[in-house]
Amino acid sequence: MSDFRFIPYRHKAYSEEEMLSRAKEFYALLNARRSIREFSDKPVPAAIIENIIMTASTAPSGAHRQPWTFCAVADAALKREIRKAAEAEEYENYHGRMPKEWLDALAPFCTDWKKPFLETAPWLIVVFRRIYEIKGNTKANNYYVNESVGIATGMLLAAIHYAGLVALTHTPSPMQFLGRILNRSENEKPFLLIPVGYPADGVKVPDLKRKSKEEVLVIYS
Ligand code: IYR
Repeated sequence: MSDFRFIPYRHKAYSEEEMLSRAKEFYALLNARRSIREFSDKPVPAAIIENIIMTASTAPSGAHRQPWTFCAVADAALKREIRKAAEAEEYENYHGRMPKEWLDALAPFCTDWKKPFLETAPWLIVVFRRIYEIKGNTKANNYYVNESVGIATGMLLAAIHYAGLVALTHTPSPMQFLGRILNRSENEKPFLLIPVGYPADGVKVPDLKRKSKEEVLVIYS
């Protein structure tokens, strides 16, 4: 007999018709999500951000280690510091560090080194990967950290959209400055910087098409 306790799983069952309609509804909901680069400065209550982050933290993870920390930053001075550091790195990226092929790939998005959204958005969620845990003076390994944090961040983006907010998955590079500015410990490595809030009035997004079913789905039945 195992010493480990198992509890009943409460499965919520639906008819096949209900499942199809729920699957379509959720697809339509998430298909309407877009990355947004211009934000309103309208504040968002902390309780909404807390619930979104706790949704992300329900993600499956290697050995259930939940190897993530979500820092939610609304403080104006910290946001300014993060913007300054991100822009210093991005300036270098756009002026020589990114090869021409990369710059050409980015052209449709009209991005540049300037990142005003890092101050305008009411919240910056900084996602950290916890590559190990510190238990006393020993290190405990975490497992499948990239996969776990990637899944949690996907759920975070879905929760942001479901709540009625917008976000950008921003990847300033390199981004060690985030650990320094937010005073994180050395087992925490920055993963993504996600401004969250309302879109700026009249915001426009690139006219992108998503890949078709034929391009992304292969059924073996
Ligand atoms: N991190 C840079 C460049 C950038 C890279 C990719 I790939 C994007 O999809 C978008 C931007 C920036 O944020 O401008």
